[in-house]
Amino acid sequence: MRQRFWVLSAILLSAAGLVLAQPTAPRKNTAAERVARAFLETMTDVLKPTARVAAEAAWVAATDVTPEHTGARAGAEKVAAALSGSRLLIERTRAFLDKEGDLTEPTARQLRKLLLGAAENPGTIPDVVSRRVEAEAKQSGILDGYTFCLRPGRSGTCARPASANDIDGVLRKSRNLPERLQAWQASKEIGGPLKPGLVELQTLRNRVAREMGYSSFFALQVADYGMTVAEMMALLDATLETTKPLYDGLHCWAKYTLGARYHKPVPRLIPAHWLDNRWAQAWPGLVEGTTLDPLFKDKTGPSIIRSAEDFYVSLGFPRLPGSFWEKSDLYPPAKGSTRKKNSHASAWHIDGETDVRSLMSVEPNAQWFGTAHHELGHIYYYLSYAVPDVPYLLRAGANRAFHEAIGELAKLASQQTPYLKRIGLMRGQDAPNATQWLMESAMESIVFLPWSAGTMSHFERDLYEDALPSAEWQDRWWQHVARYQGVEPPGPRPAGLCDACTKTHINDDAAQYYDYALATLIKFQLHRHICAKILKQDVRSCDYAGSDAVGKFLRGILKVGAMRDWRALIREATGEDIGPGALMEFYQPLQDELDRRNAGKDCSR
Ligand code: X8Z
Ligand code: ZN
Repeated sequence: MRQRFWVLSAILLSAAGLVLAQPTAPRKNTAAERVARAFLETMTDVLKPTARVAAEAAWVAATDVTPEHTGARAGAEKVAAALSGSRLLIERTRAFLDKEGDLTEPTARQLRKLLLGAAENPGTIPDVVSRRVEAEAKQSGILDGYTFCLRPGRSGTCARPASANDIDGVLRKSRNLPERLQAWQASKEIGGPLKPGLVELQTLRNRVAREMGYSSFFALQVADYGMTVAEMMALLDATLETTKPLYDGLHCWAKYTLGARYHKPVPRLIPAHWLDNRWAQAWPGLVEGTTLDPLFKDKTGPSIIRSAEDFYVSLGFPRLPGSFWEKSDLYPPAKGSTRKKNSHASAWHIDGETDVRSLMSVEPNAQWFGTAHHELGHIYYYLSYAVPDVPYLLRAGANRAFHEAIGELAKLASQQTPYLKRIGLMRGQDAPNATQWLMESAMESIVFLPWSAGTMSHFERDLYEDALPSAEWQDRWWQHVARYQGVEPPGPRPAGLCDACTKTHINDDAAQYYDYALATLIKFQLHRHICAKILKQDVRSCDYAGSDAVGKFLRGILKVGAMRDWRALIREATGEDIGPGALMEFYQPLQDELDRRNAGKDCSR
């Protein structure tokens, strides 16, 4: 997702199918309320166009990387930063919030969002803000303009340049360990050029956050959930504790399977280059009979995205606006093109209205099929709350995790066998059996938690809260990877590199990765409600397509944006607080299966 200076976040209405009760707030017509509203209107009129210009400049910089575009992005973002963090805005917003009791909830919520946005760019330290904006733009320029190299040539040249898709392709397909090792190592080289920028950003981000009283940049990002760092870490750690037995079972089965695949002794920790994902964040390709890649052999990039759009349309969402297709950048640059673009999928809300775009490099395979469903989740969220009922400042997810959860939910739904058969992608004989399917699904969702709630969140906590010195980054990163994921590097890691820096979010969505861990929990909570309560189907074989009721339920959540408290919203939508219960129930049959598969094996790590 991509939303920066204007912090957007939400009102509530009730949706048919989902009764999101409006809290019975008294209508306040105090003088304070009237003045605050006038202030918010003025601020919105100022911030909205500057945020749009900044988003447009950032879009150009990410889709056509040149020093000029990076400079233009920094320039536009400085203007937006100066306004969103101006001293006057901070002083007046604080003064209104000191008398919060005189205000209605929507007004107070907008003011709180405004203040959180200002905390990213406090006008009291303009030079630091300006340096931060510059450093952010420069870091993205390095990341987005980078070309991987699969085979070095003579005197510093590259004999085999590669895209991220190329690296992923080798890791997905090759059974040759030296070749895999080369691709994995090539994927880590980018950490060298990115390291100095992260050193600078670590300091600048913390200085910005501390100016407004947050203990660190991590604390500032967590504050968007109304939580402290300790509360967030406790929620993440409790999730890891609950899911650990399943993860340990998958880990043990995976390392035996991989040892056999590569004719190697079974290791204690899994060598990172044995796995298909560059960060071991998901382990596809291991469970027999589950790969969906052959289903996409005759498909095209556009048909993948259309298929994802069709999923949402079948639930009653509108077709994507024409401007989405005209303005998005959805495929890898044409062969021979010298244009460089960001290689990680994202969804953009350029103007807070209907200018929505996605940046992807879609190729016809299962990974991009899933990612297209994910990105359109953001896009339909943007479109759903871009309505007059939702003030501009509350046009955001109920929280950031909700924003991630919607597309993840669509992805989960799109992977269900009945759905794949319905859309003609899978024929009867291609379908994995129920156990294989569940194993493969766990290789995505369960495996993802030690990475997201463990490695990434703990590393970024250490980076900002403890101001971890850069000399310790490599060691700390791999300590977390070993502890949480049970994975090890193929050999000693060069001290001059920064393996953490190779993950895009460390650079350009800093201190937010727990969003995805929480989204995983929310995804299964919403899925259970949809399958069990609305569709009355088995959660593991459940077809949403064509259901108006499911569409209404989802739109009930999306169209309120950030107007409701997220804890109240999830309780009203699913009847429960956030937690791993639904996820554990979904994978419950796997525990016995894993115990059976791992019987007699040494699973220690
Ligand atoms: O970054 C993403 C999305 C864009 S918001 C493609 N995801 C995380 C990742 O790739 O690391 C989706 C799930 C995890
Ligand atoms: Zn996302």
